[in-house]
Amino acid sequence: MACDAPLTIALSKGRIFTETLPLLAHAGIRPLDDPETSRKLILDTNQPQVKLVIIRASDVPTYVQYGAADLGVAGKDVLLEHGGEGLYEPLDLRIARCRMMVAGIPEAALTAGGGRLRIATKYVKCAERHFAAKGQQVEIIKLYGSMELAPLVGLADLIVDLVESGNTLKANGLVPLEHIAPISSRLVVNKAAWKMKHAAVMALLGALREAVAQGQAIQHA
Ligand code: PRT
Ligand code: MG
Repeated sequence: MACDAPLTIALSKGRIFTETLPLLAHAGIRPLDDPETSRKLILDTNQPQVKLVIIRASDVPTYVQYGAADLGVAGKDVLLEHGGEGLYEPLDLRIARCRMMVAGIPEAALTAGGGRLRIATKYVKCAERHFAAKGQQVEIIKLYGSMELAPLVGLADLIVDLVESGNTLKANGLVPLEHIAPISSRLVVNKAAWKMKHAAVMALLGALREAVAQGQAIQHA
């Protein structure tokens, strides 16, 4: 991909960075530093016009919404919570896949006897929407991590969290109870950049779309 306009791409460290790298490589973009070992937050790439900014997963939509990054890669979970304002979401990258689920201890009731069920989660909006759609009034307790602990210590009846292999639930004696949404990472694009840097954005989008399609072909071969 030859790039004329400068492009900044927001990524989070960890699984999203690792799984986005081969897709970027297909677009001819290779970072010159490794965010796991470098302390740099702005990484140059082999393409002088393309930079990567390394930020918290939940901050990616905010950077892209305000145009601090032209594009980004964000989990659908993060996008559902953010609301997607100011962003286009043109491509499912099919990476970092998991499921958003309600989970609890095996005998956990999905309806409270008397009072409201208490739900611990970092996905407050998703949990509210899920239980409202079922006509169930619940009390949401916002946490920032380790949701699996909450039912074990009586902080909540249930949790809403991401489940991949199910090993974290199992290790803590919890079971998945309800499926809320399938999750994968999406390419997000700032709406102004989509217009002003159209050729560069389209070239990158096309290359990433091709990389995703080829990945699928390999998986299904
Ligand atoms: O760590 P930080 O607070 O900065 O942010 P983050 O935890 O959101 O970042 P990161 O890198 O851990 O996750 C980035 C994105 O990866 C998420 O927004 C999801 O879209 C996606 N993803 C895919 C996952 C998982 N799979 C996943 N399994 N994110 C988290 N998990 C956690 C889950 O919360 C649970 O604690 O892994 C545990 C369950 O895994 P299993 O395999 O034991 O079921
Ligand atoms: Mg994490």
